[in-house]
Amino acid sequence: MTHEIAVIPGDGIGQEVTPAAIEVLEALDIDFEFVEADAGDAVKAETGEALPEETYELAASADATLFGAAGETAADVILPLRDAVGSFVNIRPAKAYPGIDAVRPETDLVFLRENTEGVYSGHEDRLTNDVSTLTRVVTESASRELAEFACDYVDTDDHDGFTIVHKANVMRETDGLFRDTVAEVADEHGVETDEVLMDAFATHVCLDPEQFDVVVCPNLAGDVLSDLAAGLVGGLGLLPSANVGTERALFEPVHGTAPDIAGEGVANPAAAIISAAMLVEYLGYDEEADAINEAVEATLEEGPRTPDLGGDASTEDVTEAVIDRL
Ligand code: GGG
Repeated sequence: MTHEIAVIPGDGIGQEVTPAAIEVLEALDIDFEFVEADAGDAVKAETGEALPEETYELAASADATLFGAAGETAADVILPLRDAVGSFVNIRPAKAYPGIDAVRPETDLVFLRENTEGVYSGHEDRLTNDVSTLTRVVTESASRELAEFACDYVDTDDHDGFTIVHKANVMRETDGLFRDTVAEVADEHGVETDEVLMDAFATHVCLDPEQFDVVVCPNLAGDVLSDLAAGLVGGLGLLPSANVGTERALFEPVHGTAPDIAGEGVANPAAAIISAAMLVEYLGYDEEADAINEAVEATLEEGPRTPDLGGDASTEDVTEAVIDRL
């Protein structure tokens, strides 16, 4: 069976780490057909459009999508692409790897981020020179869909329950609805939950990350807090993600375009390669996914490592080392 994979490198280091992930996928005994498409700042500068219609259609029809990074055009690229695959949850694991100099080596958690609404719904207006506004949308249906997924996730993956992170003491209507709905669904499923205000979570996760395991949160909170967790485990070069829908999914490293190092060939490909492992697992190849994850872990522990992790290896050196260990 051939799996059609849409490949959208995007901008900056997306152009370097996405080909690295493809090299790893090509080393597996799985029949992939990779179809590359443009999106992002560069294509916008050329054509006036950050997300060409054919790129959207490709993501909407491919078996899975591998995305790199978006810069200034993130709102015009990654949000519609998540819509193209019907994604309602962004899974963002954040764990420390052996051998990596992490601030909190005991960190091992996963964010289940609401992926369609909140402040990322796109309802933003400039009313006057002095005033701009943003409408924060939270629906019971999207909160319920995320919560159903979270209940299945903790059940399948053998977790004790999950933590609901929100700011319902201030955003009473929106996060109140989010918290109440997620807690109610968990209750219906007999899944244990606790809850933490998102600002308190930011402190607690830095001081004692071990108290958290699965974290269910609104869109912006998931975006920000997962980057914070990246800081605890050794940097953004290590965090993968999966945007999952009912029929399709899109996989991308959590990091952005990293303009400070783009074009130098030294970007850490680990996050993109682990995202590719999540793609392989999503398609049902558990053993191959495990093999990629083990090869990445061994490479992170023994080297070579890119400069963000204190090494002097290139993106290609690390990619080859992962492939050699497969
Ligand atoms: N590969 C992830 C990426 O491009 N991140 C840039 C960004 O701003 N993302 C916003 C989001 O994840 O919602």
